Amino acid sequence: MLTVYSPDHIKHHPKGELYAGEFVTPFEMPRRMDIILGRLAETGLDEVVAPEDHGMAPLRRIHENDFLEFLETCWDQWVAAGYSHEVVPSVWPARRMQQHRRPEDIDGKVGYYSLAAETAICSGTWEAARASANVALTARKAIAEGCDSAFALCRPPGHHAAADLYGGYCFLNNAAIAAQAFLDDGAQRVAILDVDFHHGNGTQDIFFQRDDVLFLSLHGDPRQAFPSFLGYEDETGAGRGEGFNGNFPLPPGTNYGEWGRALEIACQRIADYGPDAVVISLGVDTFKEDPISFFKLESDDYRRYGSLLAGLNKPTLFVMEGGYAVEAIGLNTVNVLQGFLDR
Ligand code: OKP
Ligand code: ZN
Repeated sequence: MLTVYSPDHIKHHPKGELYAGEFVTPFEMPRRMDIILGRLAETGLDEVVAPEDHGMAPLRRIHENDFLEFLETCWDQWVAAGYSHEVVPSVWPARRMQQHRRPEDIDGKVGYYSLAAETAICSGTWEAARASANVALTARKAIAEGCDSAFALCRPPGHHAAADLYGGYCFLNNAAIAAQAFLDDGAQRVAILDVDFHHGNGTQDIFFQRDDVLFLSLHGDPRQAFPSFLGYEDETGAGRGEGFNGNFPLPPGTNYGEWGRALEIACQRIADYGPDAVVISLGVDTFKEDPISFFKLESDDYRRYGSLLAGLNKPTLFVMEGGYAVEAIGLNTVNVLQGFLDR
């Protein structure tokens, strides 16, 4: 399986993440990529290529222009305001405030465009986010040109990013951008299956009213886990999108037995939908040792579900999302790909 990867991810290297009331070294760290690349090499899955630049047009298909401009200029505006540390939001349009006012100062703008405070922006964040989207688009194109599957080794991740929101370590929604590119290239229907521990709120929101993308997500119940305010079972889509969104919130301690049953239901729904391509938002923070999550998957389970995904028998694009048990992230991620290739 072809892997697409860009070393430009390193340009996003915030020093701090607001966690439990203090700034800690971010869980979403550059080293995650080194461990995955190492495991790809060890297993002979070492066909790794750099992305092509796909320009701004495919990003504009998913994200608002003003949001893209904000991401591009945020750091400079922050510095121009006299700030020298990383960009961290501190104010939001909460209930009964004016949701649609556009503040002019950078603190107001950061609050307007963010959904959480853990994700700091540094000088190279925009370049890294763009490279990450190009990774997804290049892997997508490899499938359009005849590959059965491809692995977009994206960093930063994307599934929490909405049309005009960043947060949860995400800036551009790589999976959504790739799914839209499949459609713009002639596909009639695309399914996105999000197996990251966290609900893919951004992807859901982007496609909620559409029937040309089926979005399914298995995740920690939002009653108990980030992103806390979306990912409930009753979110089934709206308008012509009614019935084309499916959430599988699962409780603390969920192991492969329970998780795998939800996955089988999701796979059946995808088979019934009959998509031209499948995009997997691949997070391995479902692992039992993940430091910020509460599922109990073991390393062998990743191989098992990789083969299950192969059973769909569709062109499949894997897009990297989360996974923070860094020493195990290579084994677990590549196990999915190996299980997929072994059938
Ligand atoms: C990004 B991805 C837990 C705080 C959670 C943010 C998690 C972002 C996950 N107490 N902080 O979906 O892996
Ligand atoms: Zn996650």
